[in-house]
This record gives sequence, structure tokens and C-alpha cells, in this order.
Amino acid sequence: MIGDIIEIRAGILRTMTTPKKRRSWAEPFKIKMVEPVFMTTREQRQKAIEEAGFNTFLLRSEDVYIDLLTDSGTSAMSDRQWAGILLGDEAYAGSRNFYNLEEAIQKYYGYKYVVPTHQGRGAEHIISRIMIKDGDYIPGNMYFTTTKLHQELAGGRFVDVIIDEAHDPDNWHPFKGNIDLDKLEALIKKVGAEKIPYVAMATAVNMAGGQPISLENLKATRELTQKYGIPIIHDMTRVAENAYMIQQNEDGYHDKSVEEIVREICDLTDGATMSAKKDPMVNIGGFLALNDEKLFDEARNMVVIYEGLHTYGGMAGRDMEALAIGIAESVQSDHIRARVGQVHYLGRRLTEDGVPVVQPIGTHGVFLNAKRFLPHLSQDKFPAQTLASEIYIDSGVRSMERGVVSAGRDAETGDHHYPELELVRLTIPRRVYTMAHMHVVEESVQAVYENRDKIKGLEMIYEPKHLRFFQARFRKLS
Ligand code: PM9
Repeated sequence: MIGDIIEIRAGILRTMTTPKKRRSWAEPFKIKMVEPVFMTTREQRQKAIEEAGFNTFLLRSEDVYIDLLTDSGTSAMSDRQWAGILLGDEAYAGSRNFYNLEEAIQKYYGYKYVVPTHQGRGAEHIISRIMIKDGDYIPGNMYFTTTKLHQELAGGRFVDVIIDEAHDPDNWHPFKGNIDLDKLEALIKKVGAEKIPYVAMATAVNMAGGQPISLENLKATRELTQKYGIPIIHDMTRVAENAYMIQQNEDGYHDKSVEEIVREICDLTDGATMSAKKDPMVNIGGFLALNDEKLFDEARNMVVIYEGLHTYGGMAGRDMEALAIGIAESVQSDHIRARVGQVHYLGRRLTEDGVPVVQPIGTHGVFLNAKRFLPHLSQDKFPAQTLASEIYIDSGVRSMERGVVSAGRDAETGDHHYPELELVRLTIPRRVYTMAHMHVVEESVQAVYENRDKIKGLEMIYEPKHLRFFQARFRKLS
């Protein structure tokens, strides 16, 4: 069994790095502490998901066997990060951990000024409040739920300028996170550069399936936006994972380190929002990073209203220390290869099983194509929401809907958005699960796929006003 796994893993490595001779590799860590997980019965899971209104966000984690809801705040910290927790300087002002964090951000990402926040959306709130005016347009390479909401709450309107290939789950474009320069320039010409406070550029585009942007495209975007004097604000939540894909697949970058590529990406942008719960593997934290002193001054003033003093911004000193260490670990080549390698391992196996998944496999999860998985369900019957609950009932594996529920409603018409991508995300936390867990996930998805014809859809019976996917409730259609 183990030999088998290693051989297949080596196969992944071969396709991704093309070495001449096969050499097996394994996770670059050994396990020092374990947390037990418990299997439930099918009857227990049936009851639990009904009580949760068929929304995997509303399940209790003790009812979950393998938790692939998200990679956000769920990764395993290293012994060095835990040691950092003990070095917390919990002074209200001027904590030494803040200065360590600032230094790590300046060193690895190159941004000059740092405003810590409790997590990514705290940074999104501040940047939206200080840069967006009523009636502005914010072009971006596909929406992200919290990002778009903060843009709208600040009076702006998000405009999707990602390449068309990103909306096609079967298109094998290696950089589906790329910005369509024609779409971007057409928007600038239509509404005027003064109505565009910034371009929101994400690395490893989450809603597209964890799809990377290429450096070639980012450089061209930079050239275009500079022509019009428009800054780029980078959602750098998974920048190291994007950098790894550039190293593997973009000409001219095979010999560069992930650390160097991360820096090159950041240097092409004017500022960034970071949910540090992903790439840098902390359980909580985030920041806004900027190069413009005036903007920084405004952000630093605003953070004290909504998050906390500008030297902690909602984080404890110990969390800032763990984050500073996690940033350095996130760009280490053996770490990132194993992290993305595990996601690709599951993705390849499901692809070989004939299960419809978004191609190419992204960086932080495997995204099931619910439209092709359950072709008999229209989007009004919430196929991805249905599929996520069926996988949970089958095995206790928890996943997340990324389709019509996540897309929400049109702010003007009140109608559902019907996104092209109706997906279920099997998100892999970093350094948490073994390859054996991946096999259990694969077999569960296979089992549900074999019985897909029997699956009926869902009806929404409760819908909160904002970010409905977190708290909406559903009933099974008979
Ligand atoms: N992402 C995820 O599971 C957690 C919540 S689901 C809304 O993928 C990007 C690209 C994210 C992200 C969170 C945030 C917000 C911003 N940008 O959750 O506030 O993937 O730390 O970050 C989640 P916070």
C-alpha cells in the first residue's frame, strides 16, 4: 500500500518537474502530535445534516470525519510556530511581535507598510472604505464572496475581467487566473479611469478552482494600468501556491525559487490584502500591506476604529509571531511542493475515476463540477449544495458549495446570480491529512457518483441578507 502511494506520488512529481530519473518524495515533516477524529454512522450523519439545514457550514465539527470545508485557519502549525506562540508579547501597544511580522512582510513580500487585521475581510473592509467611492467600478479576476461584498458596501460595483477560459471547468488553460486585458481596457474606456480606484488582482483565484495568474499576464496588466494611472491591489491569500504553479508551468521561471517568484508578483502591485489563515498557516490573522504612505496613514487611522490598535489590529501578539514564522515557511520549496502535490494527487485520482472535476487541478482543493456530476438538477435545485450534503452523508467528509448559493443575488434586480461554475470544493488543509485520508475521500466521491441518478435537489427555506452561503438553510426535494 505504502509503496503504491509513493510510486503514484513520484508520478505526480515526474509530471510536474520532469526529472530524468524517478526519485520518491514524502511530506517534509514527521508527526509530533495527533488529534483524534471519529467516524459516525450513516444514520447519525443523516440526522446531523438535516439539523444543519443541509448546509455544511452549520454542521458541528465533532460530527465531521474528514474536514475539507476550507483550508482557512485549519492548517497545522509547525513546532517553530507553536514555539512562537510562547513568545507572545501581549503589550497593548508596540508589541515586539508586530515588528517581527512587519519585518517578515517587508522581507518576503516587499510591501513597505503593514496594518494588521483580525483576518482577510478586516483588510478588505479597510481598503474598500479608504479607496472606493460611491459609483466606482472595481475590475477583478473573478469575484470572491467577502471581497465583493465589502466593495459593494463601500458603494462600488465589481466587474469580472478574468479570461473566459476561467468560467469553463473543462478548459485546460494553465493560467486560468489571468486577466483579460481587452475586457479591462474596454471597462476603463467605458467608465473612465477616475471611476476605477484599483484593479483587484487575486493570485490562485479561489472561485475559479484555485487557478493561477501568470507573471506574463500580470506584467501586461501592470503596463496597462500604469498607462491609466490605476493601482493594483493584490489579494495575496494564496500567493505562494500561485508562485509554485508559475515555477512549474511558466517559461523562464523553472529555475527561480518560489520565494523569488512571490517577491516578483508582489513587486508588480501597489498593495495587498492577506487572509493569513491560508498560505502562512495560522489559525487566525491577516493584514493590509501598502506602498503608498498617504493611503497607509488613512488605513492606520481606520484600523483603530474597526479592528484594534495599529500594532495588533485584532491579533494577539502570539498570533503575530506565529504568522511571521509561517510566512517564511510558506515559501519553502519542499513545503509548497508537498502541499500542492497532495491536492494534485487527489485531483488526479478523481480524474482517473472519471469524476467530473475542474481542470487543471488548482492549488488548494479539488473542485467537483456539480453541473456535470448531477446533470439532471437545474441550478434552481442547488446541485453543488446538494452534492456537498450527499458526500457528507456518505462518509462524513465535509466540503463546501461554490455555486449559485455562494454567488448570491444581483444587488439591483434581486435575482439569483447563476454562475457558470457550480462547484463543490474539497479543500485540503495544509500539513493536516495523510494520503490515506485522500483515499477515503476519493472512494466516498466515487460512491456518490455511482448513485448520482437517485439524488434529488434542495429547496432554500431560509436566506440571510449577506453572504448567504454561510447560514442559509435548505429542505430536501422529494
Ligand atoms: N476564504 C475560504 O474558505 C474562508 C471563508 S469562505 C468565504 O476559501 C480570499 C481569496 C479568500 C478568503 C477567505 C478571503 C477572506 C479573502 N480572499 O476568511 O476573512 O479565500 O480571512 O479572508 C475562505 P478571511
